[in-house]
Amino acid sequence: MAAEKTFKIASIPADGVGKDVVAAGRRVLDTLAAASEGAFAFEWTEFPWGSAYYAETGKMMADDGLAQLKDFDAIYFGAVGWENVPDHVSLWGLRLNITQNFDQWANVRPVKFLPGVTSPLRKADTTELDWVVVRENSEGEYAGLGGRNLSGRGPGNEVALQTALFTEKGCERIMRFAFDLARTRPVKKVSSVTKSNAQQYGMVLWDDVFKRVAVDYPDVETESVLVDAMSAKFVLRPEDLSVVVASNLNADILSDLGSALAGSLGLAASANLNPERRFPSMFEPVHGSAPDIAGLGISNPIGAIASAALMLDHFGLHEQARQIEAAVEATTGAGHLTRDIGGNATTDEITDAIVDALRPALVR
Ligand code: GGG
Repeated sequence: MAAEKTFKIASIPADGVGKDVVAAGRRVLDTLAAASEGAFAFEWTEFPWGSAYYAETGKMMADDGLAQLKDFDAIYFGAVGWENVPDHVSLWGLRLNITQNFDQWANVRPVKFLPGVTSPLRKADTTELDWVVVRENSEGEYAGLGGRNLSGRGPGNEVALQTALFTEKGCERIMRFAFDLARTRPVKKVSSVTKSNAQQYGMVLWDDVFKRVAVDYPDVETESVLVDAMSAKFVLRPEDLSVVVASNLNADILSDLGSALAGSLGLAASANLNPERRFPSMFEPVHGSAPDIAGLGISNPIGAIASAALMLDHFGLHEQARQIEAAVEATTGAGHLTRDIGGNATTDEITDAIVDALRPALVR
């Protein structure tokens, strides 16, 4: 019997632990679909792209890869990066190729503290901490503009330019996204992050747009903080944070800091959204391919599974998304932990535990 709604998902596990964690997330999603009694289903198409594909073809993805992806409802991504390909080639050849060309301009990266997971922050034991980093995902420092030049200078004198691009439209759309998100949260506050004292053009434009947009959200508290001060604030005053909006590079760094503070990069989820839905959005754990533990079966699947929950939110399946989050909390709370968060469970054991924790919620 066909499901009422079948979501077509492109799965791109890509490199290293990406393969294990995408498989784990797919199991969790398929468990939910099986229990939905025909309300929804997932139709998976797996793409073999990544660094092994590069070794065979000299490309990170097929030439017509974007055309192959464009009609899917979503992309479920693992991780990119392996020693056979320079990191900038693998990143631009696959992940950034997708995020840029599908205008996935909002990268949402929640920082979640889970029961049973020890945070390096002492105050996490006694304080409710929960914030989300909203990363401008289409321009800024990752606009890919610049070049290298040796002309007239000779070896040893090369110059390189890496230009950050800030457009008023790009700043405004990510800020409105952050303000709209803040309105859905218990603490209605947006912290804008720049380095506008040193970077006096693009980031001053960012600050100006932030002030202008804030006027439309009088119910949302605001602050503008320099990125160095915000790094300290993540550690010293994280209870003051709700939504943190920052440029591509700054938010990339801050979200890694946030997930490390929550206990591990292996826990962090992310959604690369094209909010207009002209293109598929992409859901992936924040972590990379982790070559040191790839193939050992011990990677933490929680970042990928929590990213699957973000995908369900994108589809409007909010109840099921919350069920995944509750199952993850039950799992870590019961002491089922992978090595990165102080346990010795395997990827499969954690996934089993999450699927088991889901089952009672699925009985109708
Ligand atoms: N799953 C995320 C991933 O593979 N990240 C690799 C990486 O280096 N990303 C840089 C970025 O987020 O722009």
